[in-house]
Amino acid sequence: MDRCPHPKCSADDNITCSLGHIKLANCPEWKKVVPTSTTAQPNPDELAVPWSGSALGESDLNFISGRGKPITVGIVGPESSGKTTVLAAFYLLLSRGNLTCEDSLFSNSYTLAGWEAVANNLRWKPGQQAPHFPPHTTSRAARAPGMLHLAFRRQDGALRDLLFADAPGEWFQKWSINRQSSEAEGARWIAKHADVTLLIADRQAFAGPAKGTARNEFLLLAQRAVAESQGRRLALIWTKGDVEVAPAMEAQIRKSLGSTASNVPEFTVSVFKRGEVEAAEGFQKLFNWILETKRPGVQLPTSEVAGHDLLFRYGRR
Ligand SMILES: Nc1nc2c(ncn2[C@@H]2O[C@H](COP(=O)(O)OP(=O)(O)OP(=O)(O)O)[C@@H](O)[C@H]2O)c(=O)[nH]1
Ligand SMILES: [Mg+2]
Repeated sequence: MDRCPHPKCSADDNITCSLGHIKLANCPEWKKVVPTSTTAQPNPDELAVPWSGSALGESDLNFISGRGKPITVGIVGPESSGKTTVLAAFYLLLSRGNLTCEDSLFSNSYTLAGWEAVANNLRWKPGQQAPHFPPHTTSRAARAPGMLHLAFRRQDGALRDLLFADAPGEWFQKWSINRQSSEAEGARWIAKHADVTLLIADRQAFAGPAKGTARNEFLLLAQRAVAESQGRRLALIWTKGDVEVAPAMEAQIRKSLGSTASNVPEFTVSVFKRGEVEAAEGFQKLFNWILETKRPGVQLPTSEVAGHDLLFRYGRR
């Protein structure tokens, strides 16, 4: 078996190349020991990196979870409630260096093209039409839920990966009525994996002509989301904060969170300035709260249960 002559590479037939070539035959170092005529393929590395920069699907998550399980943020809300706009605003603020403080600095993202696709509409472009809201997230998208990735480096040097699940509102509406609905699979995935749930309360819907229906639908969704979050972090996010809502309606929405309501933090976001409050402020506060999320550590068994087999202590997942 041949070995690579590169001093820092231990590639052989089974181990991958330290220069990143998926096919060893395309590595210039490897070609020095293995005759080109027998190994070289006509095609160059077609897949130099194993991701495209677009939103990730479930099967792509291995790249990120390899170095530690990321914090998954599920944005749960009805159709047109402003979910994608929240993500777009995060990205625009991030690209201006305005999203986080110095405790958490942006490190990298596997899905820059995905973020661009979401945020592009909200950007001012010279000579072109004014910014407009992102298009409706379609439930027929190939990679659904589409995951957008960001990684931040903390002051102690540790990296923190975040995954944001941008899902269509239709899924959550189906899921709130019937948890097992075949059309709610993506919503079930988010509910199962989300370390943080952002429950979206659309102020425009609660102020509009169909406010009664919007309230009833929110009630169902809130009950489902609270039950599924099972002690994981959950926040109530008032989107379209520039829209006035009757205080009685606000109180009813809070009440729909049941007995957990007093422990659920609330944030108000809007892409428009609200009086003295800059538009960026709400998004920054929300993002910094998300960044505070810590994964609960593994509880090691105490000596009283030391006699049991590991299977009975930890189970099998
Ligand atoms: N007034 C106001 N309207 C907003 C704001 N953010 C979003 N909207 C409106 O809400 C609409 C829907 O926003 P989206 O972010 O696409 O909503 P979504 O929840 O992702 O919708 P689906 O993808 O269909 O589930 C936008 O087209 C805007 O008209 C805001 O801050 N203020
Ligand atoms: Mg959307």
